[in-house]
Amino acid sequence: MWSGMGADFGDQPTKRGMQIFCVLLLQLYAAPARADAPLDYLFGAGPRNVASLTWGVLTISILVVLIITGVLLFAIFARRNRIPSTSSNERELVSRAGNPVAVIYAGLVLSTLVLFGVTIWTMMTLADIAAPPSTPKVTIEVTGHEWWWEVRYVGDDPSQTFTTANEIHIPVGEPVAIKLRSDDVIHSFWVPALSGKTDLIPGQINTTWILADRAGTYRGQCTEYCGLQHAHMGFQVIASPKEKFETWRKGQLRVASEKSVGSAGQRVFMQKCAVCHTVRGTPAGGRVGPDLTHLMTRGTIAADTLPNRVGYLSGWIADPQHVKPGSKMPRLNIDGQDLAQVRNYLETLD
Ligand code: HEC
Ligand SMILES: [Cu+2]
Repeated sequence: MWSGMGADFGDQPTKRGMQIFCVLLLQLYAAPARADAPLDYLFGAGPRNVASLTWGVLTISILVVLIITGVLLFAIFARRNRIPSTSSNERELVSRAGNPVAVIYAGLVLSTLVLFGVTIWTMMTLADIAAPPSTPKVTIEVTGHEWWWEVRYVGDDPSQTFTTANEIHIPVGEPVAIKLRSDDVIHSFWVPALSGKTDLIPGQINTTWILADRAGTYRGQCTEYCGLQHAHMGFQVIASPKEKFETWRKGQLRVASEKSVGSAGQRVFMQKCAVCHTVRGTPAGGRVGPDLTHLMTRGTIAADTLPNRVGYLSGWIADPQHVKPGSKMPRLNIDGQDLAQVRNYLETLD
C-alpha cells in the first residue's frame, strides 16, 4: 500500500514537471500566437547586434547548465562506484589524491573570464544601441492611455502633424525616433521584434528609437501592469517601403472624408461620441479616446483587441464594456437604428 502511494506521489510532480517543460519548449518554438504579427524577440528585425547578444548569452547559459550537470552526474555516479559498499557503518574517507582544490581555482577563473566577456559584450551592445545609427527623419510621439496608444506624427510644421492610434507606421530600414509620454499611470512600450522596453512615465518624456530592417507587421504590447485592461493594451508597428509609408502619411494628413457630412450617422456621432473622439475637419474634437479621422485605414480596434470589421465595430460601439471591462469608453445604451447609422458613418472615415 505504501509503495503504491509512493508511486503516486512520485509520479505526479514528474508529470507536472514534464508539462511545464513542454509548455516552455512550445513557447520557444511554437508558431507565435498571431503569425501575422508575432510577439517575437528571438527572430527580430531590429538591430542585429541585440539578437546576436541574446543568442550568444542563451547559448553560453545552456552550455554552462550542460557542463555543470555533466560534472555533477559524474561526481555522483563515478564516486559511488569507487566507494566500496560495505554493510558495516565504516565509511572510507574520501581520498584527496593530487590537488583537488585546483579544480575549484580552474572553475573560478573560467567562470570569471566568461562572465567578464559577457559583461563587456553587453556594455558594447548597450553603447551601440544607445543612439540610432543615423539621425531619425521621422519622429513619433506615443502617449499611453488606459488602455490604448495615442500616436502623433510630428512634422516640421503643424500642417505636417497628425494623430492616429494603436498603429505605428514606419519606413523600413530607417531609424525612427519615439518620444514616450503617459496621460495617466506608468506604461511600458515594447515591440519585441524591434526594440527593448522603455517606460512611459507621467510628467516625463522618455525617448527611444526603433528600426525595422524588414517590411512587415510587428506586434507591440504594454509591459508595465497598468490596470484592468493592461493585457489588452496592444499595438502594431507596420514597416513598409519608403514610398508606401509616404502614401500612408499623406493619406493620414487629409481631413476626414466628406462623404457623409450631414448624415444621420454624423448627427448621432456629434451627440454621443464627439465629446471623446476627434474627426478632423468636422466639429468633433474630443480628446478622451482615439482620433477616428481615418479609422477605416486601421487593421484593428480597441488597442489591437478586435479586427476592424463591421461586426466587431458594431459590437464594440454597442457594448465596449463587454469587450474590455473597465475601458474608458462607457456603454452608451445606443438603440439599434442609431447604432447602424453611426457605424455607417464610421465606415466612411477612410
Ligand atoms: C467617454 C468617452 C467616450 C465616448 C462618449 C465614446 N468613446 Fe469611443 N472610445 C473611448 C475610449 C477611451 C476608447 C479607447 C478604448 C480602449 O481601447 O481601451 C474608445 C475607442 C473607440 C473606438 C476604437 C478606436 C480604435 O482605433 O481603437 C471606436 C471605433 C469608438 N471608440 C467609437 C465610438 C463611438 C461610435 C461612440 C459614440 C457612439 C463613442 N466611441 C463614444 C472613449 C469614448
Ligand atoms: Cu499600459
